[in-house]
Amino acid sequence: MEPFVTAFANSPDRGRGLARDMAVRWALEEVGQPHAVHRLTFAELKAPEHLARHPFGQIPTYEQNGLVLFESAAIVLHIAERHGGLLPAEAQARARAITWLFAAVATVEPPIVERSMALLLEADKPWHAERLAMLNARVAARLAQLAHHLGEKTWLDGAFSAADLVMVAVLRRLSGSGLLDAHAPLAAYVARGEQRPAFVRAFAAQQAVAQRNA
Ligand code: GTB
Repeated sequence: MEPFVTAFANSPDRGRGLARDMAVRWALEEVGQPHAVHRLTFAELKAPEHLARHPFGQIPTYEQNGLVLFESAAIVLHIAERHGGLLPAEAQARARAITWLFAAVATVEPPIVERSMALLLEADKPWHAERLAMLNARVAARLAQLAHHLGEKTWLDGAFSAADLVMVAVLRRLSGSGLLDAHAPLAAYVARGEQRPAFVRAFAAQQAVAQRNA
């Protein structure tokens, strides 16, 4: 049975592919796994049927042959472990790739999400400008560390892996912020991810829906 993934019926990003189903759909495209996408309204996210899939009532989820998963990075890892091409075969390189996948969501993403939430929910607060400056500094510090590791490398550790896929998906949330501009190699790294044919296919699929619903 082909897997199905859940996504927003109407993503607030209006087709920019910033919601977390994008990484899952990109991973499925990378490994050539056909899949279905079930689009859910916000009300459906909180309904019992979806809460049975996702305890926090969010997207994305992944379902195949009775296995139901949530957490986008865990889903990407699951896909990478079951298909060739997204994780190195050699044990130590594989462990390093999984480490970077965790680093993307556990170390790089939190300040980026915090900043997005501040922009979305706190823009009217009297302390917003001060807080935003602090969050920008936190994001910039992480980016500098990441850029230092990346150097002039094409990908984080050898060949493109699930870690790069998740890291690029995380960094894309900074598009339009100007924060990536301080690190040309990091901006080029994101662009390389976005140029991969699998990314282009996944992006076009979610954009087609956004445009239909606009
Ligand atoms: N850690 C979880 C994962 O990685 O899967 C987080 C899942 C999550 O945050 N899901 C969000 C969701 O379902 C959508 S992706 N939210 C609804 C809710 O909680 O009720 C976050 C997101 C949403 C919108 C944009 N955007 O419009 O730019 C970007 C990212």
